[in-house]
Amino acid sequence: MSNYIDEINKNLAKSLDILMPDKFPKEIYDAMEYSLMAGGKRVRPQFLLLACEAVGGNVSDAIPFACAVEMIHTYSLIHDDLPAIDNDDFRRGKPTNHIKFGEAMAILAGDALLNGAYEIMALNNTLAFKEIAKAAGVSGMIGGQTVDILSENKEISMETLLYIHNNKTGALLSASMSAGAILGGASTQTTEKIKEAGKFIGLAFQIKDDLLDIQGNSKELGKPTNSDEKNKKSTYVSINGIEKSQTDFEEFTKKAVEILDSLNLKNDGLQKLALSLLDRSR
Ligand code: GRG
Repeated sequence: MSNYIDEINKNLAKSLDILMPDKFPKEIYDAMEYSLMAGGKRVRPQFLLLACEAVGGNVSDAIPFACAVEMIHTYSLIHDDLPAIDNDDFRRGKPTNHIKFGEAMAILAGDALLNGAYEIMALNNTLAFKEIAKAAGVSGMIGGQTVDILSENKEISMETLLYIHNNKTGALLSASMSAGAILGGASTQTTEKIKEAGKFIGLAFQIKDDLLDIQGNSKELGKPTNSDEKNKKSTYVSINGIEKSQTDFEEFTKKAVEILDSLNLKNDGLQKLALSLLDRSR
């Protein structure tokens, strides 16, 4: 992981206070803060800042966007855990938002984080804003989640699975990288290449998530294992088996690194972060 985690955490806490200076209504502030500051890996904001840095941009200009993508990601986790979707009780090592604050407050906290992210992005770069909004919307994360839900209890094709993974997980991750590149002043060509690498990293990230759901340790993961089986979901692993999933996961990461290596970047921070995810245990 990069050195940006502390910077991201510090600014996430600050952005919540900027959005709600009087912390009123307190109940919703508490619910938002609870999940946002619960200690996720901060993968998406790290990729965003590293992409900005790698193209020679000023990282401090990209901090608001790094906070915005983590707020969107956190909202998606809160809603994903709701009884109507995955019905999970643990996340980031703590009771899920609806267990702690009730369903109504969890829905509102997710909505508030999403809207807060848009408020932050609207004050900044329009092109990067569009990139993130599209990835979080129906042509990205929500579209992937929709097909995921429609596919429960069904055998699905590899094509459908790739649609789910690329949109539900890959879209926000790769858009974090392309938005970072845009904020850093990269050319359209470089931004597109970084986005392409991001898609491979997103797919690899989701395959590892599927593997950890079977092989991981729930304490270390901070969430229950075997949730895909519980929710009767087809995954990369259930379709391709553990061995092929492991090989493909490594292969997709390698492809992403090759694409990034082919660019004239200022440093290899993006590659290092992508490679560090190869042996993540959470
Ligand atoms: C709008 C009702 C409604 C629901 C939206 C969009 C959505 C719910 C859910 C999809 C988002 C989702 C849960 C994608 C899974 C991607 C994934 C691998 C999440 C785990 O990410 P990590 O490992 O988690 O980065 P941490 O906790 O480290 O941030």
